[in-house]
Amino acid sequence: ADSIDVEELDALVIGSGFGGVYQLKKLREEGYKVKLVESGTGYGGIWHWSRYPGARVDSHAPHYQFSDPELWQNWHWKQRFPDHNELRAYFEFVADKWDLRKDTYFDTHITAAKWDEAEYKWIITASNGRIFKATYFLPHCGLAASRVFPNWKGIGSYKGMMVHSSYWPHEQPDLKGKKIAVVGTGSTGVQLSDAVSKVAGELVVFQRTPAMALHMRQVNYDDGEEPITKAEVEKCFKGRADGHFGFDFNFLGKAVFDVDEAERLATYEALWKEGDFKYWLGSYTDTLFSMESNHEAYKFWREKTRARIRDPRIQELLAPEKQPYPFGCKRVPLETGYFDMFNKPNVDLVDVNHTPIVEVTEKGIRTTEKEFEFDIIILATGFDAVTGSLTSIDIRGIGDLSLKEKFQEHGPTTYCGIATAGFPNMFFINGPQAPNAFCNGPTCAELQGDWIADVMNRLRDAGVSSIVADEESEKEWVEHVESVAYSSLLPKAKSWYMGDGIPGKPRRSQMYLGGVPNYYTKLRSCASEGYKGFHFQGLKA
Ligand code: NA7
Repeated sequence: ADSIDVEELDALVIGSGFGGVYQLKKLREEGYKVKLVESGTGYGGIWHWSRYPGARVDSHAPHYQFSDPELWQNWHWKQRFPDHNELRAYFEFVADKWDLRKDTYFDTHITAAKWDEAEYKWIITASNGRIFKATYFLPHCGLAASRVFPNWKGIGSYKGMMVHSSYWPHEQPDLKGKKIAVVGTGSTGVQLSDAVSKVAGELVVFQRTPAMALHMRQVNYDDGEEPITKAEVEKCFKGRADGHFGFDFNFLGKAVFDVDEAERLATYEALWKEGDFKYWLGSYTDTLFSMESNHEAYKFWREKTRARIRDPRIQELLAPEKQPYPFGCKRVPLETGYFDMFNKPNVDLVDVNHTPIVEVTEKGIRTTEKEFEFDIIILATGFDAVTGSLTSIDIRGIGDLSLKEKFQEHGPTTYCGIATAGFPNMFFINGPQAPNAFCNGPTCAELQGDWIADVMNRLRDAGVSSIVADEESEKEWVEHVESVAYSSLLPKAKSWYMGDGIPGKPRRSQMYLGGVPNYYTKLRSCASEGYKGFHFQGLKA
């Protein structure tokens, strides 16, 4: 209808996490007319939503921040692993420093985007009625914007409070003395249970797969611990793009059986003491590639973990004698008191493989063994990770091609994890088949955000209307991504890394595992060879 206002832009960016925020700033600097839309009511992406008790990032500051000196020189982290409150405060600070608010629409959920082939523009619609017409459509929606809910029988009949970790109320509910269930033991379930166990009257954790969690080794800088130094921050920014995972550390460059047992155990011990992801991503190079080597890492982890748990039944459920899946091939959570909390009399663990959940009742959860009564049921059941946030938007490319159907049929197929054939002038940060979950968020937000700005500049300079990935090049990238994934042990575990747990989702590696340096080399050489693998359309007059 004529009465509807259409806002004309050079680019529309979705998502106010690291990717979207960086993209807005970068493109504005380059002189583009750009807006950011976000379905939440504040900045932070995942940190806007994940407000559950214990929610914090598992990447350590100073890595988990933008590299702009104007920001880091003026920001003081209180914790080595900042919690959600501190992270949201950081995003507010960034929004002020970068003056983002004037170009952001909150509470604006994009439902559809359609490529107009005649005009070389995207027509993008939001549920609140806003319509945008933009040359570039940049859905930087993040890995975890599409939540997974169990389909238990009777789920609607429960009379207590039931909440997904990612829809946590802004006003913290009172958990003190309550009977609480936590379902799921991924990174969220581990953080949440640990925090909840400190206040709940009773806590029952429902586990399907044990988490091979590592000790975080939190540091509170405000408690007199030495603060992060300028030198440490500079070292991190200098090194993080060269780190396989976007951190300034790497695998050890040695294989597990290159060294004798004494050396191996001493190394494991040292990595263990360092905390964070060191024992996972800074260990022997073949840990994620050889089952025999992987088992050594598992054994060490198992013994350390069992030593913290008193009840033999719970010990066996949390850290089984027989290795259940390759260590590190499901996201490794970081914890502080997770394993110890099961020693408390008011904390219990239910193995849903042994006693499955039969139904949800008015009062709680009934398993094949018994009915549990709860005041609160917390679903830490995860996300349709990586692709769910994209496929939940009705995105239509050339010839009305649906992104959802394309991904449904072939799995996430992209070129260089940044574009997909059939969808011109659309790029994503931390999208499918990029390093995404295997890259420290801000590192890849900056690498990919700069690359996207460069390609836009190139088209602007050349007077070209659009750019689209070739199907052939896409096929090669997909094959490469798969061959790297299948050279590792990742496909041997069931996890969202492989697209598991979502009915009907094709099983494919959701991410590129070849490391950030290789990925960046690929992006750079694509650009320097005139955007090889893409073709241009529509020369402007
Ligand atoms: P995850 O890692 O997907 O974890 C979800 C957990 O919920 C996991 O333990 C699942 O078991 C479990 N789950 C899912 N559905 C059910 C049902 N129906 N019954 C019992 N248990 C269930 O999500 P998180 O939120 O923890 O973490 C997401 C990412 O955010 C994280 O990896 C970081 O990158 C940040 P499963 O393992 O599938 O057997």
